[in-house]
Amino acid sequence: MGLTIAQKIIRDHLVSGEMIPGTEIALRIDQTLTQDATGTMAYLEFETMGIPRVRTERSVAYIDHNTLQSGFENADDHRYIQSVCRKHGVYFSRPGNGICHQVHLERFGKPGKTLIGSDSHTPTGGGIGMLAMGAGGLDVAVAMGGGAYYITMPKMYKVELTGKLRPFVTAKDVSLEILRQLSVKGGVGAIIEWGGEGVSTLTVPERATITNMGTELGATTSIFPSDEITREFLKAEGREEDYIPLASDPDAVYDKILHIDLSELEPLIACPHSPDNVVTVASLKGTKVDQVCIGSCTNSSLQDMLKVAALVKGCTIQPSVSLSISPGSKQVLSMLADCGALTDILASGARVLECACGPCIGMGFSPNSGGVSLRTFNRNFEGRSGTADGQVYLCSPETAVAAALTGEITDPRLLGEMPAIPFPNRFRIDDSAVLAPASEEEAPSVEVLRGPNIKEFPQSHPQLDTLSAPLVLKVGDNITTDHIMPAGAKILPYRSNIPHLSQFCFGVCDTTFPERAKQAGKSIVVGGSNYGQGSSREHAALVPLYLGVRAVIAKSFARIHAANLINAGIMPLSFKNPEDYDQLSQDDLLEITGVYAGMDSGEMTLVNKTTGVEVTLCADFTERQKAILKAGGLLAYTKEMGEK
Ligand code: MIC
Ligand code: SF4
Repeated sequence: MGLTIAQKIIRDHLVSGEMIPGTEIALRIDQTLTQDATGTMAYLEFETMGIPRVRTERSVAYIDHNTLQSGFENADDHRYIQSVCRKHGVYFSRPGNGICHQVHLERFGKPGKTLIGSDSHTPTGGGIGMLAMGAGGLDVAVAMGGGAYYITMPKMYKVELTGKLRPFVTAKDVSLEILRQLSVKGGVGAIIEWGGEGVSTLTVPERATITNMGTELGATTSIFPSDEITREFLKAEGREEDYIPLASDPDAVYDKILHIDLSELEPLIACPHSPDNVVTVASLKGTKVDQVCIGSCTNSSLQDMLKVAALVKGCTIQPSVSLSISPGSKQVLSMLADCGALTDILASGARVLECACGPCIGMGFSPNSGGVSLRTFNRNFEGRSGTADGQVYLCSPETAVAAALTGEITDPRLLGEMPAIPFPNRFRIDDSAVLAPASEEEAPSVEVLRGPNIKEFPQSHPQLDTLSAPLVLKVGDNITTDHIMPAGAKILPYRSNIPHLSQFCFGVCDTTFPERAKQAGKSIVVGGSNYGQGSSREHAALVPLYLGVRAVIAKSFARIHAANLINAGIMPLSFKNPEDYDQLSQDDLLEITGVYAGMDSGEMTLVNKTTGVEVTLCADFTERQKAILKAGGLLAYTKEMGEK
């Protein structure tokens, strides 16, 4: 039987397990990346392993999220990351050099390699045929130490592309179309391969937009073939030697095949507050717009920015609109400057922000109260922009420009002719903002600089055979990690200070949660389907752990968050009958006896002590996961293994 692209890469990196969907496999990881909002924790975890130097082919730390240094906290954490990387063999991309996924694609990603990153949009690397996955910080730390990465072998989906995008219809519209078709949980447990004749009409940055937003489908990752277009891109980045061709076999088997005719697509837009809430741009014609933000790891390539510059050239944005533009990397920004496009952008009245995540993670540029903000980003979860009642829509750079120029949601095709944007045959290469680590001889004398914001790691607890605890919080479907552990300029500086962060846990759902959880001592949280979707932040598990949460019971879980809960020693359990969700109410006292036997049989009985009702739960854990939970989390488990 033929293999898909992903299966070929998995086969070449398989450390244990078999390629049977639904079973556990372990993969050798060639490259890792971290960003600063998850990186501090990941390197603290790496340090506890006592391994002197990373064992990957390439590990890179990016500073791109917490770049507003409005106090000592972020600056201290950045110094910590810089020094710990220097000591342990990790390349360090300085603040201002760009967004991790954009820079990694430009400078380090390689077709056929495995990459895990402590950021959920790591699948951006799939745009050049990498098997690139988002993971919790602890999993990245283990991979840096040479350990395998464990996942459930995914199913294989394929999207067959035919035709060619028409002017003003973009890769972002392809992403929105697939979200419209599949929803934010449609990719759970699957790898999405993009194929068909339409692939050859898409550039690498366009492919990367699509694999980036595959994260919003809940997919394990997304991947494109590596072909002549990939070779051209790598050649223009001065690294043609990194190219290898990669394609699926003609008789490869897929669990699902979808079709998109690129020529039939039209400009699309995702409405508040979910990336799958997709309608046509034309259907929202005339909606007044207050703010427009162009950038993020989804749409900040040189190609995107050149289109924006060409469309705003000679025009001025509406007085009622505030426009921000964040180029994805120093390479993009300097090339915009070289060709004069930056001047066109500035002349339009746009505010040019630094090459970083910025507004995407609520680091400034929050909309006005109730403001309508059109963003070329990938997530529009409630409150994520920093303005609780902000109305965030997701769209392409073309649709964003049309709104900035007209002051309302406007089909970009009304802007007239799309100027031709030539793809450069040579990018401006300047890696001076990537600092190499110290040599092995020098490394022992490098001092790791720790600031006072770095606080103790939360204490984990071995799972006992009986769990008796109150249900402190019951939430609905599609709860994101932004609900569980919000980000934004005020909270992000405390990513290495779990006690401080804990005050904001579940703040979007119920501000009384932290206090009530602390009072309960031990507690259980109940959720609906796709619990924990969105980011890879392990803080969404570590903070509940700190507050005493011992189990989360949900209709279903998002992949990375379920792994993070297990790594933190918290049991993710699911309802055997999803309707039983209605049998549990906030403040009920819940009890599970025979936890260990339940882990072995795959089922546990929960007794609602308040109502007397019994509910069956699925406890679908691998042997390794059971051992981690019994030990009280991955760090405790690794320590136990080391002592044996
Ligand atoms: C995000 O887009 O939500 C983030 C911020 O990049 C997160 C990582 C984080 O929370 O630090 C992600 O996507 O994993
Ligand atoms: Fe940064 Fe936004 Fe991309 Fe997350 S989604 S990595 S916050 S740009």
